[in-house]
Amino acid sequence: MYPPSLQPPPHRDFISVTLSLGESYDNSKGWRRRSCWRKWKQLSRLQRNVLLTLLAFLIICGLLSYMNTTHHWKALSGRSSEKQKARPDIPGLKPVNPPVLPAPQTAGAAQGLPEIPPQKPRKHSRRGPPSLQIRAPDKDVKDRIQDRVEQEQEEPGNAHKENSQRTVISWRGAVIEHEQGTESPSRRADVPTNRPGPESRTQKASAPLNKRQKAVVEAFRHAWKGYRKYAWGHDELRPLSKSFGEWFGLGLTLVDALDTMWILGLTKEFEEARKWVSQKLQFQKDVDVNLFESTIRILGALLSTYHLTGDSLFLEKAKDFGNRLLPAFKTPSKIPFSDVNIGTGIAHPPRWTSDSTVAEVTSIQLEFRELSRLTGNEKFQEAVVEVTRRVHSLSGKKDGLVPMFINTHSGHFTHLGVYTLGARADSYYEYLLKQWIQGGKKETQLLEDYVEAIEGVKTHLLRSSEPSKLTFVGELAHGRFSAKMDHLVCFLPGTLALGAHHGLPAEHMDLAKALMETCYQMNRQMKTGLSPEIAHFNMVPQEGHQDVEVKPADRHNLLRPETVESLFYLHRCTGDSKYRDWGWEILQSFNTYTRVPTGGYSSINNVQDPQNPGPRDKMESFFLGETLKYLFLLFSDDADLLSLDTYVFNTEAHPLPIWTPS
Ligand code: DMJ
Repeated sequence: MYPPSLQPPPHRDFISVTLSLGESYDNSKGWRRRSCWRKWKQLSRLQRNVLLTLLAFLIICGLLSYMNTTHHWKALSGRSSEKQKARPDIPGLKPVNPPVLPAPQTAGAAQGLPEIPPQKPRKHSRRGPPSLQIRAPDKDVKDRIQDRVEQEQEEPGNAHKENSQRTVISWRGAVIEHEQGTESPSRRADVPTNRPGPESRTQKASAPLNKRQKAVVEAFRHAWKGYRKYAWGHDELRPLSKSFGEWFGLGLTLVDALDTMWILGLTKEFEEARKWVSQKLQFQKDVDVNLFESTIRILGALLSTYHLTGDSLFLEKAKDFGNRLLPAFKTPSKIPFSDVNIGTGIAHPPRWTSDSTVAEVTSIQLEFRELSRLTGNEKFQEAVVEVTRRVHSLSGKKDGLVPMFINTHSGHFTHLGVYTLGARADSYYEYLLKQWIQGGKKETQLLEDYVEAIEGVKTHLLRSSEPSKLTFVGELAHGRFSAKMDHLVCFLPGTLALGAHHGLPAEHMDLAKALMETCYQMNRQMKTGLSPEIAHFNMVPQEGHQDVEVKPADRHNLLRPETVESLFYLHRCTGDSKYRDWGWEILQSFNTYTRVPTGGYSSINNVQDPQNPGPRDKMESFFLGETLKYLFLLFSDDADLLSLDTYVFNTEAHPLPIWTPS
């Protein structure tokens, strides 16, 4: 036996590489080839096979890894070019095809729109006004975080995919089919035109958002969350039943909110809505629309969004829509019918009368005039100027105050003797002043009618309440004064302030301030801090009575904008911060009593019952189109953001440019 260390090793095949250190170094190719061959020959067959197998294995591995790397690079370069398209805002990531649509305002945007910091995920717990929800705060925070996650994950309108076949009856009785989404997505190839427009781009950049503006943005997002999820592409959100209501079947809320999203800097939301307008909004449908409502909300929104963005998509839609409204003016008197079918071109008055409402036929002028200016086609302007001309020369006014109805056959006022600054007459007065401003203050007849009407208000409709001596605007019916004031009348302080800003007498501003205080009190004296639809003023000093009283039928609040609209003008024109504080209170009341936790805001039944305000399950489009926009502008530190010297807001808060001499 050998000692273990000396025993010969068991026979094993192995590969050895021997370096022949003894041989002189010759680096010639021939020597190396010979030497390798000799070594190869010295190997056993098994060793050679192992080596060959190993070599083959290495080659296969090499090939596989090469193919994999090539694929990975292709995928990577594909993704990065997609990224480039999607993020044109990242420096260094130059898009292959630069987007046609100028992005909504972002920090330092060259367009000169307000400088707003890029959208960051919200810090949900701190930013919004405290304790704004009826529900418990901790749940609120969870909801908001959930909102965000859901919003980022879901396609708009998912909640209603299962209902998409249902037929919806509009409240005006028109049957509207859901859109089936058959239209193929159109390519986004619209190039901003060089027509008169995009004036806002010349504005200087504005200050970053302050805390109150951020609260408005948060409120908008919450409202939009509900609309996006439960009512996408439909007219109005029904936030409690998590469904929607149709009126015209034209995505009214989405369209009405377009320029608000732009102004608030909500890039992502705007882009998604723009895509819907581009791919889904089409007007060739058999549906009756109200001429006034669709003009101020849809035509007005399309025109202002065109001006803000420079995106010709909106002008094309405005043109199409404007053309479809024109048949309404084909009446014996040229005073338009209230309704027109945009598919068939058949216009008609309401079923019960051949009258139209005076405010309705006299508050479409800003939009139609602007459409003519943009298209170079006079027909739109001619139609509405004719209405203004006729109304101007009609008898039946009382010191510039107009009745509420006008007949489409005779062209005369009807129901004479009733005068109000509220429903059915309100925006007649507003548009006298605003047309004068829009046209560069040249059309003196408009100004004269406006000034005369304000004198008429002072003479016939102005009174003072008890005990606080609030100045209010009542109504006159056949010589009898009624101390009743619609919340709608609260547009008036703003309009008066706007007139004073444009050079009308200082007493207009005095009246504006007095009425503003009244409108604020109409909110403040309610237990929810929100105004009723109609207020009655106490004119007799009586113990235990306050200035503002509300009748059971008038206790509702529809999320209307008029008070905050006027606060915006009053703050712009005076710089007095109390108007902002009042607006802030109102926003908090909206958040406390009208906000629906799952998304959206709702009209309420009773502004006097904070325990049970009675949500009505409806979010009007003007809450997004007007109310939140005016609040945002009220809180803005930049007085040049949509300057009153550059823009005039239509009666739905859509800014249109003041014409300057070319
Ligand atoms: C809006 O559609 C407009 O402001 C209109 O002039 C009056 N009614 C609503 C808001 O209250």
